[in-house]
Amino acid sequence: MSQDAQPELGIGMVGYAFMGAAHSQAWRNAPRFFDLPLAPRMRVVAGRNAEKAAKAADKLGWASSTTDWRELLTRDDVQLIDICSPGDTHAEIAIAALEAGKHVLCEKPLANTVEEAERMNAAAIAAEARGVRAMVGFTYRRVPAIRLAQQLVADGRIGDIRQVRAQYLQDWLADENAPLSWRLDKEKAGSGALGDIGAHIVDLTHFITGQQLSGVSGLVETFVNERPIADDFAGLSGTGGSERGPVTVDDAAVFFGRLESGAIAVFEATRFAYGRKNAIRLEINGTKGSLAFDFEDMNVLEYFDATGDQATAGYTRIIVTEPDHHPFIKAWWPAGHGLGYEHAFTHQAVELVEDIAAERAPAPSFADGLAVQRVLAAVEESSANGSSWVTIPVSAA
Ligand code: SOE
Repeated sequence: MSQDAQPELGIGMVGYAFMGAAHSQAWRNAPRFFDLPLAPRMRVVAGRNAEKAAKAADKLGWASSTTDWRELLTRDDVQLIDICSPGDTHAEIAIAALEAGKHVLCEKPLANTVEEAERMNAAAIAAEARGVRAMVGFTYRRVPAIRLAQQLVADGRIGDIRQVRAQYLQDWLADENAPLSWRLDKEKAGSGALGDIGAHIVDLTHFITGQQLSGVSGLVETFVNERPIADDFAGLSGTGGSERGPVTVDDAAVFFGRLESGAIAVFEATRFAYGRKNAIRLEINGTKGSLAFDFEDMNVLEYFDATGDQATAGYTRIIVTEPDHHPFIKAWWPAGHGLGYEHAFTHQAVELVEDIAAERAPAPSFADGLAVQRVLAAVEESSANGSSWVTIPVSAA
């Protein structure tokens, strides 16, 4: 079908920094590489600064810009709101958008607090009943090697899960003069490494194992309490000025917990692991084998089969670049060529468009986002109480 004959899905995006750029690339590429049931149209981007928003629209491929996100909700040519702004804005925008009948894609973590996430989930449930969809952007679920891991677990290939080891390691804050950005401000970000990257490994654990965490004990730490104030408050890199401001979030978080089945899991999230850039390392041990993954080698999944001849057994390094591994792969390059960070954002856009067209509830849902939020809050509560055990209500996602 030519794109012109296709029904359209008008998109309005809020925020245009790192995540906004990644989502824009996804909306641009999705219809060029995948056969979509609806044609995404990049209608409008919203940002607080008129000049910067206009520049971003031009650079990223949006037809127009505005300084008022509410304008997006009143436009008839916008059916989906893509929220890429800091966490303190998520609840207000997402709830208003769902109530206005707009589908929502909201960046992770879903919210800054459990209370906000609960309200967002309630709005999503009400919207779902009216055919309006909501999805939270736990993008790494769309990495083909992660999909394969989830499939192998679901197929029973590693048996019953006994242990999970999950780390998210970055180093962009290890230098104590790295500038202050909104991500280091509790009011804006909710938490630090815990919510920004710890949220991903909690969600990946929930996704791959099919089980939620039912309790945790944790410790959060801030190593550098003041940093130079950045000229551009949005960046992950760059230099700050001579004035310093307070860091009000954690720099690192460590915690362990139990999954619903009783399996045990250990987590570490830090932006201080010099030399590790975006290392999402997962290792899952079951009664019949193990799986291992590292995002720094994201086209590879390691699988150990404990059911065969143990004299010759070893981890199999599966290069996840073949069409049989996941239909996503077929849409890109000829087999064997591999994918990168940005592709998962495109897969996310593709699946959301397909879900909207099929009138299906998307995943990860706001309920999945709420489940992660409860874990983050439990880790903070535990840390504040001398790393005491905190039980987490497990919800039907
Ligand atoms: C910064 O730590 C960050 O951009 C996260 O916010 C993203 O979710 C992750 O994909 C990469 O790192």
